[in-house]
Amino acid sequence: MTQLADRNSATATDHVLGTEPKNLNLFVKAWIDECVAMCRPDKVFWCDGSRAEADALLDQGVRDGVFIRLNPDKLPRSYLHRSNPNDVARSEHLTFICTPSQDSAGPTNNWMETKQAFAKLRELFNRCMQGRTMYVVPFVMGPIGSPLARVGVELTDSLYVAVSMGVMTRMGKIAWEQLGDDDEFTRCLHSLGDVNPDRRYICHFPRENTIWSFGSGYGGNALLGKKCMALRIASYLGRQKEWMAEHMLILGAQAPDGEKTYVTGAFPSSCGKTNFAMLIPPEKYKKEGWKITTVGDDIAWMWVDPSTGRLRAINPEAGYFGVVPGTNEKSNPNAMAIMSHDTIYTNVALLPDGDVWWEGKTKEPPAEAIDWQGQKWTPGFGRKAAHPNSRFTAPMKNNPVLDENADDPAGVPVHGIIFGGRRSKVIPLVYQAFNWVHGVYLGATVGSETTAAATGQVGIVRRDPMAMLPFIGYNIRDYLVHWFRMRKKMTDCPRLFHVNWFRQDEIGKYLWPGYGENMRVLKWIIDRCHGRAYSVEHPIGWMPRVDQFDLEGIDVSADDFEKMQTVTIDDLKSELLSQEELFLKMAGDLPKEILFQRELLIARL
Ligand code: OXD
Ligand code: MN
Repeated sequence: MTQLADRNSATATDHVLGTEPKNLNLFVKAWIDECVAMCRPDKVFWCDGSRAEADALLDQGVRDGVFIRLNPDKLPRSYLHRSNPNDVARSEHLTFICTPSQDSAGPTNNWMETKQAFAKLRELFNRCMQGRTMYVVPFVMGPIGSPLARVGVELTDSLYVAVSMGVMTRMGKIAWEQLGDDDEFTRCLHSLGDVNPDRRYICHFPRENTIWSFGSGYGGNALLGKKCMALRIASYLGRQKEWMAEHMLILGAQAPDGEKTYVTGAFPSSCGKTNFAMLIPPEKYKKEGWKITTVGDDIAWMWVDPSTGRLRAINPEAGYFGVVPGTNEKSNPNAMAIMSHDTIYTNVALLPDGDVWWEGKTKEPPAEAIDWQGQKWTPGFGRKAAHPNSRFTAPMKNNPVLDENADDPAGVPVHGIIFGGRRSKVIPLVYQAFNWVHGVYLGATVGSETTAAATGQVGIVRRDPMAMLPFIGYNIRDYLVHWFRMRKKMTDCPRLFHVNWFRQDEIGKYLWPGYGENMRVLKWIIDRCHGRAYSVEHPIGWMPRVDQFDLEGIDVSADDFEKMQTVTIDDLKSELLSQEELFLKMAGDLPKEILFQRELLIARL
C-alpha cells in the first residue's frame, strides 16, 4: 500500500475523491472562485484528508515523477522527492511582510506596500495554473478544539505540497468542520510558477490574514502552514489577541517520582533543536526512571490560561520537517525511528537497493549512490551525496517518544523557557535569568555563530532574538514589548534560562559532550523551575553550583565545568559591544526594558 499512515480519520465514503465538499463555507467559496479566475487551473482537486486520497495522490506523484517510491522492505510507504537545485532552502531575501506602512514591518523584515505587492504578484499568478491542477488543502494548525487552533486553506499547484501538508497539519474534512461558517481562516495561495528565483516571492499580508507564495516548492516557502502561517501570521495575530507564536520546541520531562515538567526552547538553526526535543537520557537517568517526551520540535503557540494565570503551550504542527544530514543512530535514534516508515525524503541520496543515504548516516559512505540531483555519485566525487539541507517529512505519530499530551487541546503547562545559541566562547553552558524581564533581554540578545554549511564565513556571531529574526511578522520593537506585556497576564511565570552546548577550549575542543548528556543541564533547569537547586549569583544571572550539578559518569571534571561556566568581565564587555549590532538596527526603537537591562548589566560589571 502507498498510504502515509496516521492520517486523520476522515474517510472518503461520502463523496468522490477530489470533488467539492457539500455545504462549503461561503467565504471560502468566494475566495477560491477569485483565485481560480486569476490562476485558471485546468482542474480543481478538493482534498479531504483521507487515507484513500493520500494513496491516490502518492500514486499519481510516482506516475508524474514527483516521487520515487523507496524500497518497501527497508522504508515502508516512503518516498523520495527531488527539488529544483535552485530551490533548496528558505529564501529570506525574497520573503516580505506587506503592510500599508513600513513601520509595521519594522527594521528587520523585507517590506512591500500592500497594494503594490498584490499588484506585482497578481501579474505572476495570472493564468499560472493553466495546464495544472489546483489542490484545495484545508488544514488546522493546533489540536482540534484548542482555544488557539486556527484554520488555513492552501491553494497550490504542487502535488508535493498537497501531500506534505497532509503530513504536517491536521488536514482535510476536519478543517471545514472546525471552521464552520466563519470567515476567520488564513488564505494561503501558492504556485510553483516556473521555479525561477527571479520570480520568487513569499509575501505575507498580516492584516488580510493572507499569504501569497510564488516560485518555490521548498518546505519553508511552500508548506504555508509552517513558517508563514504558524510563525509570521500567527505572531501578528497573537500580539492582537494576547498569545504568542514562537520558534520553539516543547518537551516533557518525567521524573522517577512521576513529576512532569514541560519546557520550551528557542534555538537558531543548526543548534540541535530537533535533537533536544527528542533527547535520549543517559543510561544512568534511564535506570532511575527519567523519560523525555516530545510535544513539538519547531513551533510553540502559548497563551495564559485565565483560570490559573499560567502559561500553556501547544504545538500547532502534526508532523516534522527535519534536517537529515548528521542524523544517525547515535545523534538522534528517535528521529531515525520516526523516518523509518511513512516518510517523504527530500534531496537525500538514493541507493541502488531503494534505500536512502545522507552524509553522517553511517560511518562509511556507500560504494555508490544517485545524489540529490539525480546524478551518479561515488565517495571519491568530492561533492555531497545529499543536500546539506535535505529533509524528512513524517507524521508526529511516528515518534516513539511522542508526549501523551501532544494532541491535547488544552496544551501543556510551561514551567521553563530556554534560549540558546552556538557560541564557541564567552557564553556558559547554562544560567538562569534573574526574572522575566531579564530573561526577555537574554532571549532578545541570543547570538549564534555561523556554520560552514550556511555561509563562507565561519564563526561570526549573528544576533537572532528568540531565534525569531526571520519569522516575526511585524515590527521587532512591538514584538519585544509583547513579551513584556504577556508577563502582566501571568500570576506565576515560567523560569527563563540560557544554554550553550557548543563552548570550546583554546584548541577548539568542545568542552561539553552534548546530545543525551544535555539531560544533566535539563535536570538542573527542572530543579530550578521547581525552586529546588541552589545557585550562585553572577552578573549575567544565576549559575549552577558545581556541587549541585551532576557530572557523575562523564568525562567532565569539576574544573572543566568551572571553565565552561567562566565569563570574565572583559568577555562581557566585548559581548555587550557585539550586541550593539542588533541595537543599532533597532536604533531609537528599543523598548525601555531592554535599555534598562543593558544598563543594569553594565552596572553589575
Ligand atoms: C528552520 C526550519 O529553518 O525549521 O528553522 O526549517
Ligand atoms: Mn525552524
